[in-house]
Amino acid sequence: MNSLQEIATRLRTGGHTLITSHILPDGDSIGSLLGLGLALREAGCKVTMFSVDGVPARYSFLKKVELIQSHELPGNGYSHVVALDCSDHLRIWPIWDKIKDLFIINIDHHPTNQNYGSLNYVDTKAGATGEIVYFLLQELGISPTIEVAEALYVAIATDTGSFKFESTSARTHRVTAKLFEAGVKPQDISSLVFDQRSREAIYILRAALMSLRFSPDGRIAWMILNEKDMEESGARDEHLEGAVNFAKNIEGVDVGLLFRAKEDGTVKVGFRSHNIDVGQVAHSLGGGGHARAAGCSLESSPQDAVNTVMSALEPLMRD
Ligand SMILES: [Mn+2]
Repeated sequence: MNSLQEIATRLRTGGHTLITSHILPDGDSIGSLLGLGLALREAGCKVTMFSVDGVPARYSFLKKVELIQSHELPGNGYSHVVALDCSDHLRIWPIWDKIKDLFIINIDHHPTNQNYGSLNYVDTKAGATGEIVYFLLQELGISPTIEVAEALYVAIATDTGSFKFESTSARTHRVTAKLFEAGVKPQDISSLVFDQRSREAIYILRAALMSLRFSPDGRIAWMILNEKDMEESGARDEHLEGAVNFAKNIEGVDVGLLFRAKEDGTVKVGFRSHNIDVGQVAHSLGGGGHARAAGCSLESSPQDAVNTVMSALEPLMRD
């Protein structure tokens, strides 16, 4: 693995920096992307911030978030590409062909990271990629402005489940304290990011809860959504964020699953758990993620997908 110092040295060589993150962006992708992008911009660097799937409405309150471009990768002639929070190239597949021959700086915290970059910095102890970005800025001698601090706070607060997941460390809190010193007011951010839900999100959650099923021992709970549910709710993928936790957080449940059957015949599976290493299971089914939060995509009917996942979980549930 490379060091943040090596990455800072490369970024200091200047040129045009492209910063990007994964498809279906979450709070960590948008927060890390915006935090690093704005900081480098304010330091006088030429920066393009790009999120292929845009910015979910939930994060649109972030200042200067409109600087993040989306859909078609603008221009070329990039000196280097910073890929944030992407464990492998499939997480940025829509632009991979255009960037794969460029100098890629891979900064991430997923244990399944494939080290696909020219420089790789993967800190699996970080609660969020945003936590790593804070230390990169320190290495670059940049102190975060309020805009940067708010973006990094969103990255860290969302990816640690409001500082509740086991990835939350003393260091996570020390970084957060620095963001508070830079002016972050959590009460301004929390209700917008965590509490407020759109109608579409509530409607699709209702549909998901209607489909709730349990394994005979009650330790696995799952929900199934199909295209019709999505259409009737007016929901898009971003409205599903967090829905799987409703299955996980039921008394007696260890593993919560959300199966989302898509029109193209694939089923996207979201895994959340309290104790079981679902990252390992998702990985064995061609997906990836963390031990307590993971995902995969299966080409099958929804019911076959449920059976496949149950069989894959079975040996782990026995111990
Ligand atoms: Mn992350």
